[in-house]
Amino acid sequence: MRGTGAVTDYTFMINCHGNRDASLSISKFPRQYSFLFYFLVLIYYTECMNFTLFGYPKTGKTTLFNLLTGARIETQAYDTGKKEPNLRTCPVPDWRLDKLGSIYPEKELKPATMDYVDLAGLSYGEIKTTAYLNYLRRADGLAHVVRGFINEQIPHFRKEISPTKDIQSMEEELVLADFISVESRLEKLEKELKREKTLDGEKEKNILEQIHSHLDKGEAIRELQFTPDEEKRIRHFAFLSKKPILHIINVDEKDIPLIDTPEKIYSTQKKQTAVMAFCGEIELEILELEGKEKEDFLAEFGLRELSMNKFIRTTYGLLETITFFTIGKQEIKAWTIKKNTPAITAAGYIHSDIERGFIRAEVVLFEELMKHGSFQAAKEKAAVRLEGKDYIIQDGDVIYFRFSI
Ligand SMILES: Nc1nc2c(ncn2[C@@H]2O[C@H](COP(=O)(O)OP(=O)(O)O)[C@@H](O)[C@H]2O)c(=O)[nH]1
Ligand SMILES: [Mg+2]
Repeated sequence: MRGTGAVTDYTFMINCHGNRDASLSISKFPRQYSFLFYFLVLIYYTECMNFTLFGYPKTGKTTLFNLLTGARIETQAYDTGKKEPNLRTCPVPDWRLDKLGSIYPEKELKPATMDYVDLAGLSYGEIKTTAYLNYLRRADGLAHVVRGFINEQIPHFRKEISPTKDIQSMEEELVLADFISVESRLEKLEKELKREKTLDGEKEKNILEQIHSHLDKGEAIRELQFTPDEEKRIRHFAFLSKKPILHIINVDEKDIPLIDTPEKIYSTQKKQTAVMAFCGEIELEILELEGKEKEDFLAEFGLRELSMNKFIRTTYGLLETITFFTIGKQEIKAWTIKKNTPAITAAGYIHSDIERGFIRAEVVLFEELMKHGSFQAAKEKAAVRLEGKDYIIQDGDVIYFRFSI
């Protein structure tokens, strides 16, 4: 989409957790109410699961965003000064949903969705001061787009093109941003505790001191293990180095064979950290093609598939999400939730009434359901379990929530 001004720059669909099917377009908003639009965006945006693309300038973030979402936002070889992020809500492909559709052909299929956010470039060393820190904090997962392609016309802050150095320096920047937050909170907290000692204050100090000494060694918070109580106490900091991260290297055309073996460019065993490679320019060209022509081009470049499928699989894995399904009167829906979510919370994603009036969840695994041919048939064969509100939803569960209000 072509930017025509600061406010009318983007349009996107809001569709969180399936039930908020509102679609909103800023172009329909009178300019004087644009603040209201951004406020609505913020409310919905913060409730949706989102993966945020960020990185140094001119690394191919917007190119990747176009690849992932099918948007056609103009990419530029020079800095346009555009600061607004691009946002799109996209369906997450799931073959199980299609299979369920095959036994209920009359019902509409509603895939789960994921929000993708494409941020403007972060200048080297500026993460701690940038206004984008808040966008990064809101992300559920981060995709760090790394420059791997060579083109002297497109500037890069380092003289050489070095994915390894860029990954290391970006990791350091995330750690530094968290270090600054922890230090400033600890300073205040110590003053507060001098005035009045509280158990909560002491507990917070304890955990922040552990994090502080870990960050001081240059290590990301992802590497630490927390108890559920500690998790609760630090959640509001939204630490950047605690977020799952995918380093995705935009390789040069000559390095396309490395897409299958990105560990040859950068390898890591760190927790909740993954590495992938893609070739933005070529893949974008292939995306425009159809059928045989597309297959021929993929084969010519030695690509098995476009990287976006792998990207979706990888980010899903990193976010530790699972998918469950509901079969309604008119539609079959896939829902994305965090692993270890109890049935009552999952019910709330569908509708607050279902959470409020929760009685039982009728649950059958996708494979079982397919074996029996329908939810009803599975019930008759006693393959459907009745579960209470504390039941932990499993990947592939097909659920009917019984409720009464
Ligand atoms: N040679 C080459 N150029 C690319 C590749 N990916 C992106 N570019 C170019 O790099 C410039 C910046 O791309 P863009 O996606 O806007 O980067 P962003 O600033 O990180 O969002 C544009 O001119 C793109 O056409 C690639 O894989 N190879
Ligand atoms: Mg961009």
